[in-house]
Amino acid sequence: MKLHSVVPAVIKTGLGIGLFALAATAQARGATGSADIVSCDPAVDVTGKVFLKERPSAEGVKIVDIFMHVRGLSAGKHAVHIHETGACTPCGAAQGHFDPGPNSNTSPDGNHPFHSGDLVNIEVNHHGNGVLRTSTSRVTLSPGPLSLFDADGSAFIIHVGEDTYCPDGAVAGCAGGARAACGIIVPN
Ligand SMILES: [Cu+2]
Repeated sequence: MKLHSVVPAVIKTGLGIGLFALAATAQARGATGSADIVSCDPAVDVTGKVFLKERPSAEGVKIVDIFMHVRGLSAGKHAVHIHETGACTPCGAAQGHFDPGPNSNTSPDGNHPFHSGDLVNIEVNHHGNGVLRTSTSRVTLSPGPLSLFDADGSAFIIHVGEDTYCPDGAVAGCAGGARAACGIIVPN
């Protein structure tokens, strides 16, 4: 494809070419994604947003940085995981914990916190606001066996309860219990 056939005339300037090159470089550095957080209970108003960005570590390992902010949840800690299916209606449609691979075990309380999609708690303050900044090398945004953008996509689930990380094994509810909010992860 000829470059000049797809670049609008208005950016066929030195600056335009520069911006074009910058965009291409950013794309090569790592994929990005986002999710809009919605409430699992229509009677409760929960809103939020998640931004994801993949970057290579110094050794070339793919790392995904995650920034989540949410409002409307109860004060305290809430479990946050990436679940295996990109669906939120109802929140159960997000299915189990994202855990591809030959030893996959997606049971929320089983093999927890060792799933690929297991993250750390978000802490919500008394105004109902919570912010989480975390990183994981267990998933990718770019194509591959750990990609969140697999055939059926992936979704964040924020649980009603705290993630205890299941120190006593598969105790019911140890991974946070019922689902409070959900967000389908989309590439962008
Ligand atoms: Cu979960």
